[in-house]
Amino acid sequence: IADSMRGRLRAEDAHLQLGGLEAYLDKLAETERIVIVACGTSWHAGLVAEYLFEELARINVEVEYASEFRYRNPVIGENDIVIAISQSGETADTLAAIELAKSKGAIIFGVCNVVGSSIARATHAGAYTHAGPEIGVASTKAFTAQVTVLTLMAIATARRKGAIQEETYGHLLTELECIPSKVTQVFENATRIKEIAFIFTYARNFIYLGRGLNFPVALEGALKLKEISYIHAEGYPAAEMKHGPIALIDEDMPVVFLATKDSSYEKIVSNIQEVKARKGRVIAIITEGDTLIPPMVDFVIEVPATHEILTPLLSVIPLQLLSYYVAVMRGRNVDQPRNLAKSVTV
Ligand code: F1P
Repeated sequence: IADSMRGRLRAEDAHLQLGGLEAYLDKLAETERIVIVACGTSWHAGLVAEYLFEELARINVEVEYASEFRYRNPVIGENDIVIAISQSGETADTLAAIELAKSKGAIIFGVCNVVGSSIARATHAGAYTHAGPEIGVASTKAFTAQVTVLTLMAIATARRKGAIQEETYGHLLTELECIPSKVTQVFENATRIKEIAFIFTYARNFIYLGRGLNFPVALEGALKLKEISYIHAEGYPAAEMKHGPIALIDEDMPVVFLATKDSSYEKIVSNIQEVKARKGRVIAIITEGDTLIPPMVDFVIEVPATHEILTPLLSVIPLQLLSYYVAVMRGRNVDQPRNLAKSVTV
C-alpha cells in the first residue's frame, strides 16, 4: 500500500497523482455511468469501487464479471466509462470485455499492476497500482493496491465534481496517509490469527458476512480461503443470511463477521446474535477498543479505526492472514495452489 501511495498523496497541496488518469478526471466527473469489468479478486476490488464512486461522487456504477460481460450483448456506448481492473494485465476475459466496450465507443480506463501489459496497452488511460510482483498466484497485495488506487480515483472524481467538501477531502487524505502504519498494526495480530487458524484448520466450510464496504471484503476473504486452502467458503451480504444461508448455521460452522464500527455496526451486531443463537462459531473482525462484540463471540481480531470508506484496506488483511495460516497448517502450497494460473490467458 505504501508503494502504491508513494508519490500520489500530497496532502499539503491537496493533489492526488493518478498518472495518465489525471488528464481524464473531467471525463470521469462528467460521466453518468461507470462500468467496471474484472475477474476474481480484481472483481471484488471493483465492488469496493462501486460503493466508493456512488457514495463519494454520486455516479452510477455497474460491476461486471468480464467473463460474463463478453458473452452478453451489453448495453454500452460512447457515454460510458469502463474501468478494467487486473493484476496481471493479461486476463483474456478482461481483455475481451475491453475490446467489446471499445468497439461500442466507450472510454476505457485501466487499473493494472504490470507496466506495459496487454490490458494496460488496450486502455485509453490508466493508473498503475505499483504493487510490485505478486509472488503467489492468489492476489493479496494486488487487492489492497487496487482498492487504494480506486479510492484515490473516487476521491479525485468527487472533488472534481464538487461532490465532497474540502474539509472532507483533507480529512480523507490525512487518513489515507495513516493507512500503511495501520496495516503494520494489523500484522502485529499475526500470532493471534495463527492461533485461530489452528483451531479451524480442519473445518469443512466457512461463511463470511459483511455489510456495505465490508461485503466485497467478505467475498474476498472467502475466495482467498478457497484458493489457497481448498476449504469450501462462501461470502454473503450479512442481510442476505436470512434469505437462505442461515439454514447452514450450526455448531460446526465457522462464521467470519466483518464487524468494524461503521454505519452498519448495529445491524451487524444483530446478525452476530442471530448466528450465535444457532450455535455458529463466530470470528469477528472488530475495531480496536470495541467492548460490545468480544463477549458475544468466540474469537475477535482487532483492526485500527479509520474513516469508513477506507475500511476495506484494513479489514481484508486479517482475512488474508487467516487463509494463509489455515492453508499452511493443511500443508498446502500457498504460492502455487492447484489448478490456478497467475494469468488466465485463455
Ligand atoms: C484475475 C484472477 C485473480 C486470481 C487468480 C486468477 O487476475 O482471477 O484474481 O487470484 O490469479 O486470476 P487479474 O486479471 O487480476 O490478473
